[in-house]
Formats: sequence, structure tokens, C-alpha cells
Amino acid sequence: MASPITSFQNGRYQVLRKLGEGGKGVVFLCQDTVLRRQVAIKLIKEEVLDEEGLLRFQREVQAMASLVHPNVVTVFDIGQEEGRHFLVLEFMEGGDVEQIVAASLNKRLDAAATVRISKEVVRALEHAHRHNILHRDVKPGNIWLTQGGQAKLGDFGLAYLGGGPRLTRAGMMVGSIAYMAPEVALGR
Ligand code: 3AM
Repeated sequence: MASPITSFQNGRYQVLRKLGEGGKGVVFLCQDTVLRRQVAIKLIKEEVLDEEGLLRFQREVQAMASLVHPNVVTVFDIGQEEGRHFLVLEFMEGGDVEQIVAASLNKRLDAAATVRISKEVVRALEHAHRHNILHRDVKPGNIWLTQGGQAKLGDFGLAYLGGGPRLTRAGMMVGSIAYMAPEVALGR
């Protein structure tokens, strides 16, 4: 088994701990030793991305990088470590909303928090749509909070970027079934 990664980019980003693991990647909390701040690094699991995987990765980064907005998670950089691609992201200390709901007493957010977070996500979507970008996977697990409680939309891995080539066939569903709009689930 390969030894665990302890740093990225010739030691610039030192791994402090693993934050978690998603479908496509492992996320680490790292210290940026140059800018002296904490960042989250998402390391793509596949050693070698196929053509479509690479295109999706590039799109995720391009979508996030083009959306400079207080309610969109900032992407700082990209790179490769031992042949695997990674993204350097703003560290969201408050965790994602799915985690927050799961940790709450009765497994739900109160109305005030729900309205506040929703408004912030809508602002992010408004901004994305103005830039011809559709997120296509809006759900609690893709919304993060800062330490101060500000909500930001992240994970643009399934986003549709207007103007670029389509990666999904017409009529193909993308997103998460539990959070999909009915008309999308019906293929319309
Ligand atoms: O595995 P869990 O659900 O605990 O919240 C994300 C998820 O945590 C976390 O990494 C795990 C796999 O996606 N994560 C992703 N991006 C993050 C970020 N920018 C993040 N945590 C903090 N800041």
C-alpha cells in the first residue's frame, strides 16, 4: 500500500488531518505554510482520470474559479501530487449542512437558520446563473458554513457550463435523486 500523503506541492501544504471522504475524493485539512492559513485540499481518488473525468475536474475548477462571490466556496489552486489531481479550497470551519443536520438534536434546522442559509444559497445560484453556470446538485451536503455561520455553495463537479461541450447526453439525469426537481427526474 502506498504511504499516506503528508504534504502537497513540495511541502507547501502540510496535511493536518483528514476531513472526510466523498464519492470522488478525499478531503484534508492542510496548513498553507506560505500564506500561513488553513485550507481544505480535495484529492481526486482516481490515479488516472479518463478523458471525461479530467474534463469534469477541469470544469469543476473553472466553474468555481469564475464565480467570485461571498456565497460560493473559493477555489485557491489546483495541482498534482503523485500523479493525482487536487483542488485547494477555502476551509469551511462550520462543516456542511448535512453534517449539521445529522448532529442536531431532532435532525432538523430551525426555521430561522433554514431561511438564512437558503437565502445565501439563492444568492450563489443567482450569481452562477448570471454566469451561465447551473450547479445541478444543490443539497445540504454541498452547502458549507464558515465559522461565523455564513453559507457557501460548493462542489461544482456536476455543473453545467453554458457554451462548453455537454458531458451528459440529452435526457440523462444528473444530481442526487432525493434532492432532484420532479421535472428533472422525469427527464424534462
Ligand atoms: O465526510 P464528511 O461529510 O464529514 O464536508 C465535507 C465532507 O465531510 C468535507 O470533506 C468531506 C468529503 O467531502 N469538506 C469538503 N470540502 C470542504 C471544505 N472546503 C470540507 N470541509 C471543510 N471545508
